[in-house]
Amino acid sequence: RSTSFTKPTEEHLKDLKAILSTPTSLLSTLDGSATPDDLASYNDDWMNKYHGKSPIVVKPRTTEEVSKVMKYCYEKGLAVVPQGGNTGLVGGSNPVHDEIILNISNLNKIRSFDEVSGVLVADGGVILEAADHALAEKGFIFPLDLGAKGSCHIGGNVATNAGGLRLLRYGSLHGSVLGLEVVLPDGTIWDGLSKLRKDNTGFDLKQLFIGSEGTIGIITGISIHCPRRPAAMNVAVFSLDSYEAVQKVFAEAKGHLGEILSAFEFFDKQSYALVKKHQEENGGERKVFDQEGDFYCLIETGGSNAEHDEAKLTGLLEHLLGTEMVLDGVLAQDSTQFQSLWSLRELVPESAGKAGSVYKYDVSVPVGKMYGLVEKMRAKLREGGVLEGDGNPEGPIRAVAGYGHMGDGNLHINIVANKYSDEVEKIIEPYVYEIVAENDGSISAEHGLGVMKAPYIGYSKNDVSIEMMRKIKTLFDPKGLLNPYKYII
Ligand code: FAD
Ligand code: 2HG
Ligand code: ZN
Repeated sequence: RSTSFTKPTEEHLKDLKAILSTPTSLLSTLDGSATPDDLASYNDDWMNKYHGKSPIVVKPRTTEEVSKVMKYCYEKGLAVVPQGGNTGLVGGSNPVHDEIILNISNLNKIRSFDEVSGVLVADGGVILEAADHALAEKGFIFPLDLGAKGSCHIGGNVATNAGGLRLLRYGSLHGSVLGLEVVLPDGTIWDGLSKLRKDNTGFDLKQLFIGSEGTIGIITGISIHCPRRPAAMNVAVFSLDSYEAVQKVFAEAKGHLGEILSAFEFFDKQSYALVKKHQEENGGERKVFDQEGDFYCLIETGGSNAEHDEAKLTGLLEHLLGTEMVLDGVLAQDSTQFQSLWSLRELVPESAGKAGSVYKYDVSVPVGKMYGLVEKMRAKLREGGVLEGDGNPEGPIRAVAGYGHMGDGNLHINIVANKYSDEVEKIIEPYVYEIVAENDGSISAEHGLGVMKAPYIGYSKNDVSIEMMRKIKTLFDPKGLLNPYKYII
């Protein structure tokens, strides 16, 4: 624990209570109004890998309240962790020690939506799925989708620059976010909520906050360009016998589907086995493929004409089966099947979590090299004596699953262990980062650095880049109070 930060006390709690409009906006173990168990869902992360010890959770209801809380903490030297839906996977949203948790879930209003421009303005604490539902009613779609949509916040999405399942179609948040409202570490409110598509008047400041992981400001409002919701969406899943075949199908899908291709995801048989086991345990098992494979890919289309799109997707399916590029393929026939085919891919993280303690690696490398990394990782774990064959339910490593956003060159490696241990971690890290760097890749494609990858940033960024980042951090947060011990250390 850095001694430069003030230790939170009951005195601070009293002051914070006076700042907030309602007593329910504050939870604390310091005055006995909450137990450590009450605070566990804020102190612990989604994977149950990172555990903070904060005695205070503050949940302001307005941007002004966020500002007052930040001003107070800044003056007192209290460290603060901004928290959204707490679904982050790199330990960024939880305290490392006793930092105050500033959770923004009470800032959850849609502020405005313009049906002509498609510009949505909303509080940072709006849940992603809620934003998308509101847009669906107007015939629009949020230009980001991910498995944690039911819990993550749009502010958290912007703070992590989340990529997700349809980046292939809608691009990164660096392109779709038009403006932000941010509370800076000293409490200053920056109103940068522009609704303009074009604005070349100086530095594009909002870009600094997209992907800043709560280190330079609290995102309280977002203005984002949302496209029309495709009138027709469809999905097909294929089983294949090799990673080479997955790459060929990716090339064919782009050629056949062109502008209607909206997602191309892949997962290996180990990922599929985890999902099947999880579904079986929950009574939802059913046979999907006549012929299973070593690999699977999911192709989604979204277009404006259902018949035209279906003809294209059926044409692709027939071509792939006819040329034996795939072993088997299933095309969704209705919205229930659409969801259940998507769940084969979306459920991989949750299913891995049910199977054990998961070491997660989220990397970018050229598409052709993606699966080679999974194989290298398995070899390394076997060499280290912790992986038997493809995994042993009774051994230290139960499974090594490779999957991800093929269309974006983004691989996820999930190593399912019987428990988190230094022995296993030392075998994996920094080896995994070394093999990514050898391939000129990124050690974090979309999840960010958090506490997990902060020490390893040098594998993907050179010294000059890191120095520039440090200067930016110091400019906004000279006392280093916002989300300490993370990102750049
Ligand atoms: P949190 O987890 O609360 O916080 C994440 C980081 O952002 C922290 O550093 C926090 O301090 C900061 N932060 C949060 N809110 C704010 C704010 N308002 N202002 C400033 N800083 C803030 N990620 C992907 O990129 N693609 C995926 O496909 C994807 N799928 C996922 C599937 C599952 C099942 C799960 C559990 C996670 C997945 N994630 C994915 C990771 C995670 O959901 C995203 O990183 C998400 O954007 C985090 O949003 P959140 O609101 O939960 O943020
Ligand atoms: C996904 O693509 C998410 O499903 C989560 O980014 C990946 O859990 C993971 O490793
Ligand atoms: Zn992902």
